[in-house]
Amino acid sequence: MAVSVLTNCTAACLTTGETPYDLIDDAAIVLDGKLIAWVGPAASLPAEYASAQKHDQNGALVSPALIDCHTHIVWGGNRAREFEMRLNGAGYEEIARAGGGILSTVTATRDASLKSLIDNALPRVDTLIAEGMTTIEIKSGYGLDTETELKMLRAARTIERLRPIRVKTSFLGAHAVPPNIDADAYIDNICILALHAAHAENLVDCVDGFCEGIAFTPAQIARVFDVAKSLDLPVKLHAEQLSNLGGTALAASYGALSADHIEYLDQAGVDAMAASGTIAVVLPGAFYTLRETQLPPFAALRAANIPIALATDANPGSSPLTSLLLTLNMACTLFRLTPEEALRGITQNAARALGLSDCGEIAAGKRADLAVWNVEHPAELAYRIGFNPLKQRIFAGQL
Ligand code: DI6
Ligand code: FE
Repeated sequence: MAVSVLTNCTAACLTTGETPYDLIDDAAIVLDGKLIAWVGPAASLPAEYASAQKHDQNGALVSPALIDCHTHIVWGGNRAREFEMRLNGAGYEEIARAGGGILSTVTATRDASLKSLIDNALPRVDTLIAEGMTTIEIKSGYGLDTETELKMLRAARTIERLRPIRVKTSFLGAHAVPPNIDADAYIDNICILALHAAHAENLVDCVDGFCEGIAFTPAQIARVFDVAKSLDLPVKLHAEQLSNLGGTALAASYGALSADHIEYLDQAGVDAMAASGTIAVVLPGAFYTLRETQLPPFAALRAANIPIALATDANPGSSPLTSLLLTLNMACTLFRLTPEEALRGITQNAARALGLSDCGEIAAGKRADLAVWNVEHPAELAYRIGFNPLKQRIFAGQL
């Protein structure tokens, strides 16, 4: 593939963090096939690229393409009614215990064909693509039986073939306890068998769980993680979202890639994450939708130098959100992250949360997954609400 050079742009490289956004004014970015070959001030462009084809960006801002590192974007049915019930006074946990919530999506997802799951997910995925997303994590977890967990993961793999994006799958069999079975029996007799079956079909990139009063205990999650370990699969966990059960420390003890939500995380959990190199994934869409007031412990996370990633948590219940730009804004307004922290959270740190070292930054050798924006300064991406300044998305060097 030919070498080409993006010129007349500002590059927000989001690499070392030595300067704000690792910003380069009047930058040149050299693309060689799927990779970035060089980035720096245009005035220092190496002579070997002098005759390469130039693409004038008219002063636009170029950032790494966006990464949504936590989504449940494949689901059946619709939960608008539940949204309405909550506004009429019912609580999220109350609805869940009454068989609504996650379980109503389980019923609808079991009833849906593979094709309808894909057809319904694609418009949501396309909304993210239209904002510069090139990599998305997609979880199972609305099947809670082998057949439907596999169907969801096959949908996720198919979406990767239908769109110019990268999909990383997470097996989330331990998401909720299905009706008419106790949690221990579900873990041992269904969930773990489903994980083996999904892994045998190469459908699993990572193993996730929901450690919560309305879901599974740390001991139950540990049994799933033991299987993940035996299959050489990385783990991550929905932990301390509604209460503190010590899920984060458990996940960290398995070297988890990330601990997600973490509103109720305590210092012991922060210390465990720091020791294991686990990334914090915070989800302002769920915080907002559930009108949560307990903030993740940002001061402690920063003090421990734990990288913070952000994601949509796109799901039909607690976060019907398919905008990473709105996620940026929410993270700044609700979580008081700086616009730079927020942007690193959906690029550099989101890549880390997925265990990917080849994307999320503009640097030589990384994938040429880039987003070109009609803005002057990167803070504008987080500042505006309901506005999409994407000019161009570049996926694997494809201009
Ligand atoms: N935490 C969440 O926020 C989602 N799953 C989870 O474990 C909620 C999923 C849903 O309500 O459908
Ligand atoms: Fe989630």
